[in-house]
Amino acid sequence: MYKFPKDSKLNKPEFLFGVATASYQIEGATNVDERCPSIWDTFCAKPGAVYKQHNGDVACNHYNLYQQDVDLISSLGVDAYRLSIAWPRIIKTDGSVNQKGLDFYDRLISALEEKNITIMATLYHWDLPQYLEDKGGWLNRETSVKFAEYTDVVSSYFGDRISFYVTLNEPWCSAYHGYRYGIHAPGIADEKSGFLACHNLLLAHGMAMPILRKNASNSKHGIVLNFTPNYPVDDSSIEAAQFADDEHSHWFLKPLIDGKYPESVYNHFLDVMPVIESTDMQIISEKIDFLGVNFYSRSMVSNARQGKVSDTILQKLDRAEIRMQESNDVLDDDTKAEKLQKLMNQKGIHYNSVDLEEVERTHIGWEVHPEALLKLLTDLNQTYQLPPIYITENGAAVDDQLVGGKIDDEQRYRYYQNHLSMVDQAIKLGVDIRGYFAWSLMDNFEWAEGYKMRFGIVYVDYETQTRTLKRSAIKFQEFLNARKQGLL
Ligand code: IFM
Repeated sequence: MYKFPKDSKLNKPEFLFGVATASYQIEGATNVDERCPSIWDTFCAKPGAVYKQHNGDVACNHYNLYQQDVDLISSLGVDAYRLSIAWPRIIKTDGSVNQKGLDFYDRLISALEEKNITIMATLYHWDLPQYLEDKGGWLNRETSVKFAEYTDVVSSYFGDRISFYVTLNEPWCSAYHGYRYGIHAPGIADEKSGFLACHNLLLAHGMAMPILRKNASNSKHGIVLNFTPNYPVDDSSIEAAQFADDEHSHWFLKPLIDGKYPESVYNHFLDVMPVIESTDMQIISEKIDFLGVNFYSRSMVSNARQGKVSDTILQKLDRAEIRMQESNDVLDDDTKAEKLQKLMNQKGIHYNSVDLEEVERTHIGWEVHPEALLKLLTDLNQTYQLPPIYITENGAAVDDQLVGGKIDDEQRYRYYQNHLSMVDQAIKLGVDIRGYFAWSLMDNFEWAEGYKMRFGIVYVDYETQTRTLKRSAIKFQEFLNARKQGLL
């Protein structure tokens, strides 16, 4: 089982342990009960957008198997479950409320309540209704207003039955992957659009906060951000790494906490900055009760004058900017790198992402570097006046093999043990961390990677929809049972 020092807060029942999922990644049933299409249904249908053109039509069929999945969650012994609510199930194309959508979440929430499982619900985990995208999606300020209205519907219906409301999951991904790099839905690759989407997403969050407070006054309300801290490859790249952090982390956190965008990035991208209305920053910086931190890996950067362009960046450009410039031409990596360098020079980009060799990586190619989680948490704690933190996602993609009915996901087990130990250390260094959610409860639709990447602690056989606990899940079970019995 997972083990921590005797005096660790993680051993105490007050520290919340949970598992996390998201609607489009597990629910399936995209065509039932008057659910509207989402931008992900549209994106998945685009040739070449998603691995093998997989989609969320069936996924883990959780919409129908939710009772069995709640039993599974309960059998793990966790305290909490982080789910997301699908906007396209709740608000119909004509703006009216879809009672059938609310009923589904009512059934799910009731099943969780019966098992005494604390609920953290995300209102937006990337599945924007397509009818809103047709009017500009997150490039249209009106979408933020629509989000506030949808928040009102959900939170007035469920109120305090949901203990933690999360407005947005990873606005970085929605804005940058969706509208700047074009590798996620809706597939727009444009710098200006990326920053505009970002601003409207943060506005949507800010507009939703007072509504949540009014409708669920005993619940906690916050937002979830993803962090991939940037490390310099050498001394000449320290400034580059700082700029990359400003662009990717502080660009989201600083407005939320301090009511300002980082100046370095604002000035650098001046010609593509969105119009910021006079009260916007005040709306965005509405006080939050908690910050959700998603962490998977770190990123290495060099100053833009040197270094080999990383495979990750090449993949991004493959699908986005270069692909668009070169239409259907197939380019080899060196040509792509050369073109990318040219593109970066044109834009005056400060840094390159670099892949280190001979480091441990997960199946998706992300470096395993638990110490970066500790550094991130202590750095954030020093830089900002933060509310309590929940680690809302952390986990590893592994090329799991079902052998003799068992999955020995040694790498994932080790990943959890080492990252949880960093959480323990961060708490000891004064960071107020109140809980931890493993990503993910079960294997699911990994966005542009389709079903190729498995992040679950529970294995899903997509043919039969059978769930099997992996070794990493059994270790959670053992640890949480021992904790419940006061044996730690
Ligand atoms: O699967 C995703 C999740 O939806 C958002 N955070 C990162 C996970 C792994 O890529």
